[in-house]
Amino acid sequence: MRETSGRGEGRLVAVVMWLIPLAAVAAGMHHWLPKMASEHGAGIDRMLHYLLITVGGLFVTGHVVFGYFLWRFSGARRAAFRLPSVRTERKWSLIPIIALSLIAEGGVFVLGLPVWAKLYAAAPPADAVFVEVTAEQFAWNVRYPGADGKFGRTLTQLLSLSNPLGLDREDLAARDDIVLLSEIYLPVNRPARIRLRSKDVLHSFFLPHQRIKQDIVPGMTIETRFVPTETGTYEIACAELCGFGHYQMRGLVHVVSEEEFNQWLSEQSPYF
Ligand SMILES: [Cu+2]
Repeated sequence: MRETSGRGEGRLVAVVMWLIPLAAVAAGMHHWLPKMASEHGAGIDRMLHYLLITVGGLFVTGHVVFGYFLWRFSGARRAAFRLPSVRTERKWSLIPIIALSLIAEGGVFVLGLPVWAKLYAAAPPADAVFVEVTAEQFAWNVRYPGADGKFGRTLTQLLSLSNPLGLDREDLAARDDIVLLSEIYLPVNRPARIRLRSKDVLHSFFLPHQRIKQDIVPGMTIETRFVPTETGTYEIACAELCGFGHYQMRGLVHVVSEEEFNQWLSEQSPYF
């Protein structure tokens, strides 16, 4: 192979190709996740780390090999290669596809499905605290069922600024419902059932510390569950760009002891 003047540039690009995975590995070493504060959270973190390591490994390998070819063959006037048979070409196109699918998708299924089942498939525990969260542009309306344990009827025609959920006073079950704005109280180590609804557009109920992220779809009632394991005050964020005031859609989750929770609950007055 004859050397030409393009060699220096080619090798420079090769070095850049090697620096990219180096920077990616340095960034990957940093622990980006917020403190984990729920029972199933370890499973979510395990899956995220698995994906980071496997897909990151492929990313690094790809760049190292690419850089090697650039380094080795840059400046060559013509790259000589042998045309493989169609069969070989097919084989080497299929192998990476199958391997990647097995590593990435298979891993997500094996590690992720049991966690998913815990959150969505299992029957709700009897001692769970039931809370309803109705999202709207740009707030979270929080409702507790009150002493009767039943959420009262809501009607769209009753919606107003002073009745943001359209609670129906005629329904006995609605009279003791407790309504709060953008604040949730939960007892620590007890399962929480969160029933999610939306009044307008798509929102997403995101509790980064509890590793909960559930889209909310208008017209649907979706339930998500988790067990908070650490007391403290955490942020609720909306993880769906839902309009101009999306950034205002912050709320708070107070995870407190069982006694504090009961005390707090007894101090709340019913909506009507
Ligand atoms: Cu939103």
